[in-house]
Amino acid sequence: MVPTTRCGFLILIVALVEVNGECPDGFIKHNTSCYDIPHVKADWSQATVVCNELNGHLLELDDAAEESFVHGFLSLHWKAYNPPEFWIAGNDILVEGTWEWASGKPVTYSNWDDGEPNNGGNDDNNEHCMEMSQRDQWKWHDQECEEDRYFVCEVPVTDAIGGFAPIG
Ligand SMILES: [Ca+2]
Ligand SMILES: [Ca+2]
Repeated sequence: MVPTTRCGFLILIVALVEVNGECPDGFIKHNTSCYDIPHVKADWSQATVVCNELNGHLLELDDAAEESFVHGFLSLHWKAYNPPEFWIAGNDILVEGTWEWASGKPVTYSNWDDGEPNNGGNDDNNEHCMEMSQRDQWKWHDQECEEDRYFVCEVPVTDAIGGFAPIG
C-alpha cells in the first residue's frame, strides 16, 4: 500500500507543475520567462523587492521580440490597472545617463519615446527609473523613482520550476 500511495503523490505533483506551465500561479509564460503585473503600486525600489520575493526581477527587455510579446500582454491587461503606468527594471541611479537593468546588465536594446530620457528637464534633473505607460503607447520614459506605480515582474522559468524539474 505504501509504495502505491507514494507513486500517486508523485504523479499529483507532476500534474500540478504541468497545470502551472512551469510558471508561478497567475504568471504567463513566454520563451524562458514568466510575466505578471501584481495588483499593487509601489515606488521603483519597493517594486524590485516585490519581484525579488517572487523569485524574479522587474521586467528587463532584452530585445524587440520580447517587447513585442510584452506589448501584447499589456494590451490584454492594462484596463485592470488605473492609471496604466508601469515600472520596469531600467534605471540610471548609479551614473546619470548610463542606463542599466536592476540586475546590473546594461540596457542594449532601447525603445525610448521622443525626447526621452530627459531626466525631468532642466528644472528637475531627478528622473532615474524607467516607465512604460499606455498613454505613451508603451514607449519608455524616465520618471521619478519615488513615485508609486504598478510594475511588471519577470521570473525566469528555470528558477520558477526550481526543485520540481527532476521529477518529470
Ligand atoms: Ca536620470
Ligand atoms: Ca522623462
